[in-house]
Amino acid sequence: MLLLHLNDVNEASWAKAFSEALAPYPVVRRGDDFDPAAIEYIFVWKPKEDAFDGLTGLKAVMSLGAGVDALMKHPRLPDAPIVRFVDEDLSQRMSDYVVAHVTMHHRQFSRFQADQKAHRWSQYYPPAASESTVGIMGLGVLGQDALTRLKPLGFELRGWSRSRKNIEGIAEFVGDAEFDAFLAETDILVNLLPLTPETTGILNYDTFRKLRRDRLAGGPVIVNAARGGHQKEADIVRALADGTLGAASLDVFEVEPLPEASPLWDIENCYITPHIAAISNEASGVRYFSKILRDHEAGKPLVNVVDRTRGY
Ligand code: NDP
Ligand code: OXD
Repeated sequence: MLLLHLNDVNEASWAKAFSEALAPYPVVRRGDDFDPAAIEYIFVWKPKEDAFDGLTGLKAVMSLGAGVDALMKHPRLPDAPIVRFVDEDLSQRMSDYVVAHVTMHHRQFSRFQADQKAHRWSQYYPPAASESTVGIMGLGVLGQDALTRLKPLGFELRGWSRSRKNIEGIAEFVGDAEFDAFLAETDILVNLLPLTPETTGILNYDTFRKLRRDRLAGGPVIVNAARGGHQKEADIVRALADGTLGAASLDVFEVEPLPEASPLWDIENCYITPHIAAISNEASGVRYFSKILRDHEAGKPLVNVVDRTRGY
């Protein structure tokens, strides 16, 4: 039996789609009448504290989100394997966000917007894409997809991860020892890391001041589409005020929703979106997790299982 436990999304709609895809395999929701011990799979988003209570026959936890940081902190998370969402549609949407913000900053959107507001005719020619470097933190599913979409646009590309990938045409940097070298020639820093104890607060003032300063006219730029826990917002405010950063695009925040009193709202060269960079699509999500469940019931191994020791 599959149990759905989704908060802040349309659980009824996902449940209907799963029932149709998996029939005759039973699918239930929290309010339904069922024996908790009969639940073999649970599909979760923002699970409540009692989400896993009594689920003694669990074969897998399936995560609606690609990021599992919040799930990993659940106080009563069972031992069952965790399968996270990996999906072409999700990758496409995330890359849409990344490409939009990278190209916007590369073409000096903030500068020309300010000139327009001031009725100022000030000719400035941005560097070509081939003279500008985008550095991606995290070369996983989303980081690698973003690279493949940025590459045809002509940018110099570099990436940072824990292990080497040998991706053609990309300057790769691995581990803490190569972090500073990675930053040193990055003009636009894109964060697509998972949130773990090692990556918490990585977008801080010290990181910002190590970015390349002499290429983008207004200063280097950060784009954070991963998790709010990666960024120190007080440091972003300071860096935007003193010119250490030329601009920032933030889709995620230390506290969500971003509090009304946050100074970030009023900074002109800070581009805020409300955690919408990429959403898990119902049709492809149901297809993906139904296949995983069916394959697993047929004796095949689970895929995209979270490594609990790494935390992602
Ligand atoms: P993956 O697990 O596929 O990739 C993670 C990458 O980060 C890997 O390349 C990994 O290195 C690297 N990494 C992890 N820890 C470190 C570290 N300490 N130092 C250097 N590199 C590290 O994740 P995805 O690409 O699928 O997703 C990334 C994140 O995007 C998610 O965790 C989630 O938080 C966020 N997200 C945000 C959304 C939004 O709407 N804003 C939507 C979906 C996801 P290695 O390859 O060597 O293991
Ligand atoms: C995710 C998200 O992790 O939507 O999938 O943030």
